[in-house]
Amino acid sequence: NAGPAGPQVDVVVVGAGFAGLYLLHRLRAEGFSVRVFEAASDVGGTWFWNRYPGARCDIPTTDYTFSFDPELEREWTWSEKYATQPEILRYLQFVADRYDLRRDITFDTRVEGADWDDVAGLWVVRTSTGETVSCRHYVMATGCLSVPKAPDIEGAPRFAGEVYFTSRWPHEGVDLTGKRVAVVGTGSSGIQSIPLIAQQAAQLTVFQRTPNFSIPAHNGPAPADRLAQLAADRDAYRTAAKWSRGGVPAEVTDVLGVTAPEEVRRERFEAAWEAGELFAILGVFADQGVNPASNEIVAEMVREKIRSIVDDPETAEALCPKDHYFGTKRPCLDSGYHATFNMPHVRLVDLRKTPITTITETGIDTATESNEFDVIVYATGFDAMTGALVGVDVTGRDGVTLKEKWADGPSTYLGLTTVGFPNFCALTGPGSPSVLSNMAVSIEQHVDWVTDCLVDLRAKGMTTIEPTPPAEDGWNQHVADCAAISLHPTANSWYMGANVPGKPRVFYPYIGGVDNYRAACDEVRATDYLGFRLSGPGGEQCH
Ligand code: NA7
Repeated sequence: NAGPAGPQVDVVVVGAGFAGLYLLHRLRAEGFSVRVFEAASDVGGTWFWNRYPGARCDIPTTDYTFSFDPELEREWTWSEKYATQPEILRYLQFVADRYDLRRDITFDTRVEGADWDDVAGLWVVRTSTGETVSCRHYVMATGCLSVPKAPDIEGAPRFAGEVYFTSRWPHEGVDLTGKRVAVVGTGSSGIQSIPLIAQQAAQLTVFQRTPNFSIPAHNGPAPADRLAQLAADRDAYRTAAKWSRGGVPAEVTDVLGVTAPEEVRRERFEAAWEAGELFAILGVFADQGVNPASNEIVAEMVREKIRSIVDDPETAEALCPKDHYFGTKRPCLDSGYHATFNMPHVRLVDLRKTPITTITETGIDTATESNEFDVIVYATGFDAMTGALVGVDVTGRDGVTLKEKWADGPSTYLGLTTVGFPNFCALTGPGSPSVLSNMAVSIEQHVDWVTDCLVDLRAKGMTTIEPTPPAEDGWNQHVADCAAISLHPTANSWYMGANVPGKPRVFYPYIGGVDNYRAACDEVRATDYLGFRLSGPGGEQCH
């Protein structure tokens, strides 16, 4: 720690999920002093909060796991192909214990603001408990899907029955047995929870505004072929993941949907359907992400599956996504979702045909009917990617807040840093692959890059780092160019900020791939921080 004029700690980190935990571990190992602030009462991040029935990861456990320590990998065995929320939370608690991380984490404490002091060259961080901590570097590891979207349905506060949000599910005490339950929202959270809620509820009514593409997870033991690859050569497998498109080793095909013979199309689609993996179904054809005709082949094959599962033709048709290209909203992995609608006590209300007019004291009214419920479950999503970042009062140089700077959309260099906010970085921020990738791999890459950067700065006698405007403009252009050649920007998705009224409509994540992204970050470091201005007792550097 520096003297009276220096910061109290080297680094303040916000958030103790996957990213915050690993960052704390690495920074401490490099000899930095660190304070982590976490709003929850324990570690876990998204896996602390999202406790709704059926909550699972949609990346296989062979891949959605820390890889930085082979010992850790040997000590932990996942029980399934897709881990449930309680198991992932136990894992993160295990990690926190194993590396003695909790001693530097302050729980039940929100960071409310952070102000850059340009004269002293440090951040002053304010917390909900009234504490103020100064630090050299301020890192937000606040997650991409951590701020629930405010309920925007007329009359919602009037409902007098039980109300639950999938994103803030109570730790205990929810019993839906024998109750009349409404679920609003059919994204991943709705699609995962609906089959389990149906098992308990006396009646279940699902209010669907937009049907989503979902494929069966085929959950069970971890995939034998992956386990065998890991056993044979763990390092090679992990390296392949790091240099893959999405952070999971996957076949890269050159088969084009538009030119492939029908039997090849069918065979490739069926194999991906049976695999029950996102990157398999997103990679049936090389051109499905860019060519509407190729995309439609996959989309229609998924619709055929839905029609074959759901008995009632009208319900089946309502469940078939037709308003967006396959993959332009994150597809879901489910366990019995579509078949749930064959149960006699489960009903789908298609809000495209009969919109909700209001929520009442006793239920939900649509244009054509009044429904009474004991419970309403909102699975209505998040203010994704930027919600948690601009939700904190982060004030950079010249008194400009991050919210003001990003009023028309996020602007970053490498999806990590932003001009006007020296020594600030956002892990898995907008402009990085994050939500389009296996988060475990992307988080490790970000944490490693940031830690290596701080080690380099220290070695050079530099105390301040900030991107240059041309570097940031160039990165923004690259992020936008990559998005523009894909079909993604055509969808009203949370990738586009389209789910939150008034949110700037731009493509938030970087779609160029985990591999290309890693290469870009590595190159910046290899070229001695190209695109950054560095300063400190060691001098000034900018190129
Ligand atoms: P999502 O994917 O944003 O899904 C939210 C759902 O809620 C979606 O079906 C929305 O319909 C629906 N929604 C939102 N607001 C309303 C209102 N006012 N009325 C009716 N329906 C509404 O969030 P999830 O939590 O399911 O998943 C987020 C990610 O977490 C997921 O992609 C995985 O990566 C993990 P819409 O589509 O906007 O018409």
